[in-house]
Amino acid sequence: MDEEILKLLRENPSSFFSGERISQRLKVSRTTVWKRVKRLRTLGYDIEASTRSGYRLIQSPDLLIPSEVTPILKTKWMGKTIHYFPAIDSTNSKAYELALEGAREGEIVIAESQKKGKGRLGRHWFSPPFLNLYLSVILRPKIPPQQASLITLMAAVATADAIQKSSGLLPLIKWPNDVLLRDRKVAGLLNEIHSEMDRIHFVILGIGVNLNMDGKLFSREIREVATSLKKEMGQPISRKAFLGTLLQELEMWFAIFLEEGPDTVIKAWRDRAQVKGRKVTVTSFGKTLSGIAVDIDSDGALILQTEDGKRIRIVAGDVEYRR
Ligand code: BTX
Repeated sequence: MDEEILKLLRENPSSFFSGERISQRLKVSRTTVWKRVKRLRTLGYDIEASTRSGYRLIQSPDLLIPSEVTPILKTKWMGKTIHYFPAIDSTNSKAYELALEGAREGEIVIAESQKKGKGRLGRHWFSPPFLNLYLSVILRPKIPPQQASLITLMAAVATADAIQKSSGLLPLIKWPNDVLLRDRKVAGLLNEIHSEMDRIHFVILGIGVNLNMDGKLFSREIREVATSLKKEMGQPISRKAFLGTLLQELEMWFAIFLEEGPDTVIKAWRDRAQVKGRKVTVTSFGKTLSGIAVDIDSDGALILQTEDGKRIRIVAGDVEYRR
């Protein structure tokens, strides 16, 4: 009902909407309308109330609720259904559950905070409330499971482009899934797939972007390795506008991937990653290897030239840059 009230107030942004008319339109009592308005105020909505004229919306907070996000979305199909949660364990876990129950491609899960935000390999993604973006997108691409890691590369390119468009800053991608500003992690991606041998049922594209988190809010664990757009730009960013830009980029890059094949995505990834020739240490399945990153191959694997001259193909792991 909150969303219905906001929708009515937005219809005529500069004038009052009487409590009587709202209660008639929503088929509830005037007392219920007043209680809901008070609740919306606690969420940060600035709503003027006058006994004679009714209610007027002065300003909306930067929440990611569907009634705030939907009007600004310019996508054709992505994000048309939004599952919104003020707090949740993990948007990826919820999206996975919804996809198993038959949710369609393009449905998204957004939360204002996560209690058990998931990173890769059982790691934790720090997800404080109302500051950042925690997004999961359900995709159902008709591609073989071996190509699933290309979806991660595609999403990293889209996220980097959304960051660049929204901030004017130039992010770099670190294989396979980090997006960095000045060598610090500003976004992370966790894709989870549900498939059989030769067919993907769905992919959950999990994206966390640090938007308005202040330096002092970073947990001790990530203070040295993480950053946010606010920290880098010196000013806050509209979270809903960022979400709109990110969904547009994801929709566009996903279409490019499906229509043109992986080459265009890999080229875009290479341009934004500048991994070629960098000295790296790679941890993969408990082993640590040092060498020079040669490139990524057509399946998105990292090719490493080790110090003894061998070329090794790495499909999963963590990379650290060395000087
Ligand atoms: P990752 O395993 O590459 O990164 C996790 C590591 O990054 C942590 O061990 C920590 O060192 C650091 N870290 C934790 N939180 C943050 C943060 N907020 N900013 C920067 N660094 C951090 C990356 O995993 C994948 C993260 C995906 C998160 C999204 S949020 C929406 C979706 N739902 C969900 O549960 N996960 C994804």
